[in-house]
Amino acid sequence: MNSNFEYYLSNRLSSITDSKIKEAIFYALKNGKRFRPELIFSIVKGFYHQEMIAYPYALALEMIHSYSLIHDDLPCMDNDDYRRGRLAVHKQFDEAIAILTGDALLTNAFVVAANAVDDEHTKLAIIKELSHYAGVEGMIYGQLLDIENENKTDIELETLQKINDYKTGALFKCALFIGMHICKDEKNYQFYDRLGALIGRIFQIQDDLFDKTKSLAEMGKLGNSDEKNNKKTIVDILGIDETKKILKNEFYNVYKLLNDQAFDTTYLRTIIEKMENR
Ligand code: GRG
Repeated sequence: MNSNFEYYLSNRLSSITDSKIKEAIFYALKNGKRFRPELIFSIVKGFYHQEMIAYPYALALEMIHSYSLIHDDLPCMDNDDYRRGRLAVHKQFDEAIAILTGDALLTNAFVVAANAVDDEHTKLAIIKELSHYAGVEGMIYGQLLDIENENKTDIELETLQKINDYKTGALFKCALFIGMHICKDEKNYQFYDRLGALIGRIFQIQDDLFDKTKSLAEMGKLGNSDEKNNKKTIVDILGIDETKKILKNEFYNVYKLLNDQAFDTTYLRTIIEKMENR
């Protein structure tokens, strides 16, 4: 756990007026692995900046990610009772509170980002990334495709990949582009774009594998969620062994990509290794 960032998070959000929504915001944010913030920090540190310059943007992204999980767990979406090792927000509180808490996290993420002490150009570029990748051409589009493809028994791998690139990949790309803007490394756009796509795929493949193989205690949520929702995943199409081979190959592609970079990728490598060992 990154205690400095956790301290920033709770300090920054403690100024919200006391209410049930504030309570649910703190409840929802607890226990996240913070992979997206850590990706931002790993780029920033690779350029030898202090990671704390990225805290407002990292928090904004984590708030958007957390909102998406709250709404994804709702009965009208994936209908999952557990998240981050505890009852999902709509179970701990109720559905109305869960919807409002998601809305509040999404909206206030932009307040947090907009109040970052940074040059206006960088701040605007990052706010554009956040709104683009969270929006209807990013994660929301992925969620829509996901819903539209429920119950399809003959779904193809390319379609699954497209859903995952939007649903899961969007916020990973966003994390990397935030790092890119903070470090003024826009000339290297292709690298962040490719890395974000690879990490998104890796994450989704792992999630699909875990859904079939891990327990509530290990995952923090119930398994077999995909089967319950009649969702086919890469594991259903290729089987566990073949899926693991693809996962291994995607990790190889990531490490290869990191080899050719001009900045210090040690920190990024550490995060990727953490993903590999989870
Ligand atoms: C409801 C608008 C809306 C979008 C939902 C992200 C998403 C879109 C749905 C989540 C479905 C899901 C479980 C996808 C697998 C990959 C993923 C995003 C896993 C959760 O991320 P972690 O493992 O979670 O980083 P923590 O809790 O550690 O932050």
